[in-house]
Amino acid sequence: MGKKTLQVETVAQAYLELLRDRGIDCFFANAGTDFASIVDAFARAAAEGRAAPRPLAVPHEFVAVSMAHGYYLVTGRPQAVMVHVTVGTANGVGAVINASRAQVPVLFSAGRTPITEEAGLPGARDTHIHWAQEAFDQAGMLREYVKWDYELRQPGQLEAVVDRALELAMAEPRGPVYLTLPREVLAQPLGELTIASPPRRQAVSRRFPDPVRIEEAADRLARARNPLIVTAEAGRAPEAVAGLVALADAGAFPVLESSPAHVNFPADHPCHAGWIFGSQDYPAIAEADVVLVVDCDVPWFPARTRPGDDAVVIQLAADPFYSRYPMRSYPCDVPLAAEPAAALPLLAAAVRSRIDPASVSARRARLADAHRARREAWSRAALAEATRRPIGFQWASRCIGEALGPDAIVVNEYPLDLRHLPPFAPRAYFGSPHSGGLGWGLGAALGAKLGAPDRTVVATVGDGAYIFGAPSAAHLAARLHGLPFLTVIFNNGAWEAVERATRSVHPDGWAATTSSFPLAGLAPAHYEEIVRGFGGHGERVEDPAELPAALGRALRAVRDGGRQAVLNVLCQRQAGSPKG
Ligand SMILES: Cc1ncc(C[n+]2csc(CCOP(=O)(O)OP(=O)(O)O)c2C)c(N)n1
Ligand SMILES: [Mg+2]
Repeated sequence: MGKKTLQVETVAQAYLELLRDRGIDCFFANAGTDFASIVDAFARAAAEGRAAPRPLAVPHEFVAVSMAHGYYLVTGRPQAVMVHVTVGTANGVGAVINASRAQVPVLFSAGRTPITEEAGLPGARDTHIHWAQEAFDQAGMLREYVKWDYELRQPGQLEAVVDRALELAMAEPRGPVYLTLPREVLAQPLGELTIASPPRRQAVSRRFPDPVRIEEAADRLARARNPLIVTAEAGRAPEAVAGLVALADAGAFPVLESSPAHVNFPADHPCHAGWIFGSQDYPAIAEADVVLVVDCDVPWFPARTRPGDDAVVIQLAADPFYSRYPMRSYPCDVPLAAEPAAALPLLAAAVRSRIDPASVSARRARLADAHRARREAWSRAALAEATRRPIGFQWASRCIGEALGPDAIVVNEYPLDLRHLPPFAPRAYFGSPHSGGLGWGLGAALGAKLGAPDRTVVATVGDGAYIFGAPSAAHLAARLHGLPFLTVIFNNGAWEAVERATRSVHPDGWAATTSSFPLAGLAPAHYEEIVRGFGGHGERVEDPAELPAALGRALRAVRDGGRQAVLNVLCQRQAGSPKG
């Protein structure tokens, strides 16, 4: 087996070389006094051309973790983030919750307050914060959302600890891990370190389903009168999209997307049955007699609509039980504990060998008609908003769809209405993590741009989500690291989701009857001016007829001018728009 000896002076130098050896491209950092040896190690790497991940300063931790998230989404490769001890960790936890629920691997790390109080070891305590920042259990604040946490205690353990972190982050279902790095350990002198290279800790091993359950699921689906597939994240492995198409084709099964976080199924396929977003209802659920739930944590809202008691529910995912969700009680008559990319082609073949071809073509024809009719109705609804002010969300979405080129990657922190967009290729669209930790969009878009520099990256966000995304930190990071991207703000001057929730719980309550929603309103703001402070192109758009031209200018600024851009679109959801 291969070995490599690293010639290093400190543990921090060895850490960076080891990360690079393990395929980590980027080191997203928000530094503090705990970074002394890391900063020094990066300086040596730059001066001597030694192997190290690319250091990227990111001036807010939430943005840094979201960048690692976005980078993974477009590349499939986990990255490292390091923040400042307890306080930096606290700022990053919201984004770690997002990565956790989205099953996105991130090596999240933080310095640990120096341990020693007396002179002696390099890195010992020497400033006021080194006492007050210490915690009894630094990882305690995020343990629930990481798959593993550990403190690097010994230099000799470095390779074992890094490999353990990465193998667990990448094992299915994937997710973030957390490593704390005490200052004295990072500063410790080291002459050389011999490591296994390539590493002997391969974690990627596709999980195939139980063949008996595949037969059972195929029997059920082949006999169904009203089958339905519901998915949110089947496309997290892009090759699963072809598997889902094969299955839908095999049985003419309609595929419904519930708050998709990935491209799961081509929207122009006759079996695409539409979308449900946020708290939208899908009454046809009640008519289904067999439902296949593919990588979908919340396929319907039982308090509103649900399949009938006799309907058979098949659940397919690497972890179809969502073991880390405290409560989730969807029926599961046939579990398929497997990765959809592995299971779907098998299921498609098993269905094909059972189903009556005549019934498939009849159903496919019906689905195709319904698909066409839906598309036409959506198109009419968007066009009906063409002259409306404030600009409608459907019209804004349609204009964005028309402005995007084939090289676009869209990161949607929930306002974009997919009904009005052309179909996306796998890995060209990403929706909010279902944990809903707002602010994800800006950082994820930056990470996507970093991972796919030749693509045009567009973030679509609400005005609330824009502010949660720490826009000054995001725009500064974009400038610092040369990451031009376009942000389109759907600015309705409100946290409409909060208003809507109030109406839903208290339809005849005080807030609804007096049209007053304390705590849900935002002030009018010139968000387009923020990006200008960072050398970007900013425009405010109020006229629906102006939107296409404004999008064109902003995209040219990004593509041709290499500048980041923000369009502040003053808009309002018109009737018929799905609500977040
Ligand atoms: C970190 C965080 N804080 C608070 C919330 C609760 N929340 C959910 S949606 C929402 C409002 C979002 O506003 P905006 O992005 O403008 O979208 P709108 O509802 O207006 O369409 C809030 C505050 C959250 N999801 N995440
Ligand atoms: Mg809003």
